Amino acid sequence: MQKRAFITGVSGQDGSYLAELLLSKGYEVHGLLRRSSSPQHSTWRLEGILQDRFKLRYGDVTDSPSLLRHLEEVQPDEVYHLAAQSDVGVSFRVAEHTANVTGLGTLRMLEALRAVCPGAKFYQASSSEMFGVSSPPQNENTPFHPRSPYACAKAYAHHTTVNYREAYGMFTTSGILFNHESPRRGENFVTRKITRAVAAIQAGLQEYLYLGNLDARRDWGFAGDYAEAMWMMLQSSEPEDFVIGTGEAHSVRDFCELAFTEAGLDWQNYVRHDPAHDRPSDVDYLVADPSKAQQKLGWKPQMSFGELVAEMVRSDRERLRRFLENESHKK
Ligand code: NAP
Ligand code: F7E
Repeated sequence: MQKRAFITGVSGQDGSYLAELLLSKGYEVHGLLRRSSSPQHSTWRLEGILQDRFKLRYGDVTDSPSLLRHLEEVQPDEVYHLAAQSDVGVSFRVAEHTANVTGLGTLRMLEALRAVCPGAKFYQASSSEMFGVSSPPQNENTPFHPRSPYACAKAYAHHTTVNYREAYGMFTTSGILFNHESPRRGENFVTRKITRAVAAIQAGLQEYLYLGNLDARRDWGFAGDYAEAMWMMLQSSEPEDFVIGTGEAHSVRDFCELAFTEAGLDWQNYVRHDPAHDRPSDVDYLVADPSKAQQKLGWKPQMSFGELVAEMVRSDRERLRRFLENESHKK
């Protein structure tokens, strides 16, 4: 029988890859979309999806009645809860909003599930940011030490997900995902900020790239590979939490070096420090120990760090080329 999935955060980077993956597996996919003053802007990542089996539904994770109504109507087999205020730097500026969306949003989803479709399998998008300054490599047993309002909200959501499994016997799982990127990554995250700047600098449209902490090390993988891990987690017979990452760390400086080299440029000529991008408290070193996922799910990342950086640079150069071509036609 055809399976039905419900995805919150479907318009985000991960939501778009996951929707494509589930459609390719024959699912009927329902995505929660929040209202925007420019809908075409918020659905750009979904433009390639032309499928009868894909339906968008207006709602918001701060609005319980909309969640209850959609879940009751859809009666999904699987629920992927990806919606969040996901920008760590911004969370210091909108801490209460972040707690409401990223923390309480999960509680609202779980309560709605418990009320109208308690048998559905639930995926919570937990984050390596919850580990904060805990020693690397981090695995499922590493203690949390959140360093931002975002990480605090994710830790709350994570514990709530575990509690609904223990208290009500629901199939609720958390994927503790390390950073994952792609050409669809939001423009404010450091990887996309760098690859867009490489394209603009190479085209002579930008002089410098201003960044904050270049020493931070992250475990960067490809978002498409991580969508596969989310799906695998919900195919398990028992609900469990998994760390998902590549097991390899690189600094922001390494990312700059590789991305500029990809375009034949020396990063040191273009990257400048701007303290405005430093965070009140940052996370220095995150690298996954993904052995549980490898052993129990058989999950492995497919794209290497070098391929990821090259693909993001290539994509941003191509996007800029198309943009400039369109602009010249308008003249
Ligand atoms: P993203 O690109 O920022 O997408 C976030 C999604 O949440 C967007 O669809 C956004 O809608 C939606 N959203 C925000 N506020 C909402 C609200 N109040 N009601 C309903 N929807 C709302 O994030 P991502 O990179 O795809 O990440 C997906 C999830 O994984 C997030 O929960 C993130 O915190 C978590 N995570 C991400 C990473 C990573 O490295 N990417 C790692 C670990 C965990 P709009 O499009 O309208 O803004
Ligand atoms: O920062 C440093 C910054 O914003 C990475 C989210 O998807 O992954 C992401 O969170 C590092 C930090 O990602 C700039 O200080 C330097 O140390 O790309 P980011 P993040 O904070 O790791 C986790 C797993 C999530 O769950 C989150 O949702 O780069 N950095 N200069 C900068 N970062 C930004 N954004 N901009 C800079 O100019």
